[in-house]
Amino acid sequence: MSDTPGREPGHLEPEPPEQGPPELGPPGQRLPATRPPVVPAPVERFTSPPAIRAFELTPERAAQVVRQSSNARWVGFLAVVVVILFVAIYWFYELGLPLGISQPRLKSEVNAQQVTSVERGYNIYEANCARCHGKQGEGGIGPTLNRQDKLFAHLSEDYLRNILNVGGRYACGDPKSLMPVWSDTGHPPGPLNYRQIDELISFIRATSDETYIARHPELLDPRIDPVTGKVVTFKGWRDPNYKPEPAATPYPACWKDEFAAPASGEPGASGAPGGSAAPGGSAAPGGSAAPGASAPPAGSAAPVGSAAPAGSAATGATVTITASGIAYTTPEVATPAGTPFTLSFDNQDAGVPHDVQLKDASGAEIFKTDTFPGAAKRDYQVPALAAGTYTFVCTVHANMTGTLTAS
Ligand code: HEC
Ligand SMILES: [Cu+2]
Repeated sequence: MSDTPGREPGHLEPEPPEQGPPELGPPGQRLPATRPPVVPAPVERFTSPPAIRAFELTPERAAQVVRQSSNARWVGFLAVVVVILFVAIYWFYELGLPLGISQPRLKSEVNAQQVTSVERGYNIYEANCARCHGKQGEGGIGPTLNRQDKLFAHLSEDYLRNILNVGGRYACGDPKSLMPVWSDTGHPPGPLNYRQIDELISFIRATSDETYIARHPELLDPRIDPVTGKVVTFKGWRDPNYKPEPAATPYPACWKDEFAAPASGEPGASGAPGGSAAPGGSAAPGGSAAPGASAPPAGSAAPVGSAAPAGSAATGATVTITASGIAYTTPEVATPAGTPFTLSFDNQDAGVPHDVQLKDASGAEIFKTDTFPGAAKRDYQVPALAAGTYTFVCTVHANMTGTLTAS
């Protein structure tokens, strides 16, 4: 207690009578040691010159202070102006200039991303899908993709995502569908990852009011047309302003129904009834055999005014066209010119609709069979053809073509 440091030695409380051992020495010598008296350092060593110590303002000094503080105000003012300008410029950069002079940054960013994803999707489509669905989505082995009535609702984002994930059987439940699984999350996994699937969907649903640039698949620099030297561009398929006819039925969930419906709804509307093997002319109603004749399809086989009596139809040539594996296995057929003949269309693709549309050199339709799914065989009476070469196509599969020569 008496040894508390910091106490002035002079103010020591009166010590109780010494009881400790005598070796401790006299009380004045115990810790803390008494400090030597403070000797102030010589003042002169630390003082500044008297001119500085004089603190009354000289006129020069006062003017300097005024100048400095005005400078400081300017600096402050300019700093505030810079900050305000920065905020204002950033504000408009981020949110867009007023009056629509420029778009908000986020929006243009999203647009740019959309554009690149469509442009990437274009390459993915070209590499994977065009061989079956056509370069423009016009269809081939696979159904058409670029039609407005399909793009309007049927080919929705969800539908596309599902079919790419599940494979072609998602469309109509056909387990033997020719279209494989595309997504790498499918079973079995396909070749495309989720980003490529997204880009593909962006491309298929891209609108036709925007022009996109075809880019190199890896380098992403614009492709240049070697002939014109211009950048290759393309447009989306979907017309954003398309509205279906008010009375139109929505596109069927299974694309094959588009072709199946008329055939099953009104059998024999355009061709041989029933589609069962119609032997020669006896079963063919005059209506289809001789379109020129306005006579009612009498039960008897002889159409009024037709050059070919029933007998000759029966004896006329039979042209067999076979479809198998989404192709005509009889791409070149021949028939005598000038006589009606029997077209026997054999669709061997189970569950896949095909038809035969006969066209003349100008591309005008001369005759068309029903569109019906296989496996089935139907016979049709075709009126006499002038000598020449005719093409026939399948309206479902643009890649199915053949030629019919009449001679
Ligand atoms: C081997 C040929 C083939 C390839 C390649 C192919 N498809 Fe298909 N696709 C088909 C066939 C066949 C169908 C019909 C499926 C069915 O009903 O069985 C189909 C159906 C579709 C459908 C449904 C169409 C509808 O009207 O409902 C979409 C969408 C589609 N394919 C997109 C694609 C995309 C995208 C790619 C490229 C990644 C692709 N296909 C590649 C053959 C193919
Ligand atoms: Cu076909």
